[in-house]
Amino acid sequence: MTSVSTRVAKVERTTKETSIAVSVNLDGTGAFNIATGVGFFDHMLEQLSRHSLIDMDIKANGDLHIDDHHTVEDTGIAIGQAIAKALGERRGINRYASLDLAMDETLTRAALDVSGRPYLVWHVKFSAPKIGTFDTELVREFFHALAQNSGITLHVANLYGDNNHHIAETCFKAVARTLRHAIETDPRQKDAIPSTKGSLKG
Ligand SMILES: [Mn+2]
Repeated sequence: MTSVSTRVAKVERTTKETSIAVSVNLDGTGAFNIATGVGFFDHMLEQLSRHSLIDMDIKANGDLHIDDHHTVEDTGIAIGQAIAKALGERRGINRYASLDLAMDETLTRAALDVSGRPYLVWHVKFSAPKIGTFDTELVREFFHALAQNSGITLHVANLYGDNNHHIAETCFKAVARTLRHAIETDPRQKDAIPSTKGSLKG
C-alpha cells in the first residue's frame, strides 16, 4: 500500500533525441534541482516544483542543436511518468482541484482530476511565437505530455492577460497549485481510493 512517506519515484528515459532523469517526492517542500539546458523552461519547472511542493530533481540532455521541442516534450513525459509512479494506487488523495491564478494583468484557470485518465483541454493563446528564445507553442506540448503520462485530466484556460511571460508562468503556477491540493491526502479518507469504481488506474 502506498503511504504518504513513500510517495517518491525516479524515472530515467533515454532515446536518440534526449536523455532525461527525473526524481520526485510528492510530499516534499518544493525543493528543486533542475537543469534542462533551456533557461526559460528551467524557470517554469522551478515554479512547478515550488508551488506544488513536489521536490523535483531533473536533468535533461537533449538535441538542443535542433530546437527545444524534444527536450521539453520528453521532460514532460518523464515528469508525468514519475508522478504516476509515485502516486501508486492514488489512495487517499483529494483527487480534484481548481484555481484561478493571478499574476499582474494575467489570470489563468487550472482544473484537474487525478483520475488515471489522461486528457488535456487547452484554452491558452500567446500573442507572440517566442518568449526570448523559447517557442511559446512548447508550453502546450509540455502540459500535453504531462497529462498523458501522469494519468491526469487537466484543463488550463487563460482568461485574460497581455504579457506572454506572465501567461506561460501562470499556466505553470496554476497547475502546480492545483496539483498540490489534488494529490494531498484527504484526512477524512486517508486509505480510500476516491472513486465509486474502486480504482483510479486508467
Ligand atoms: Mn518569471
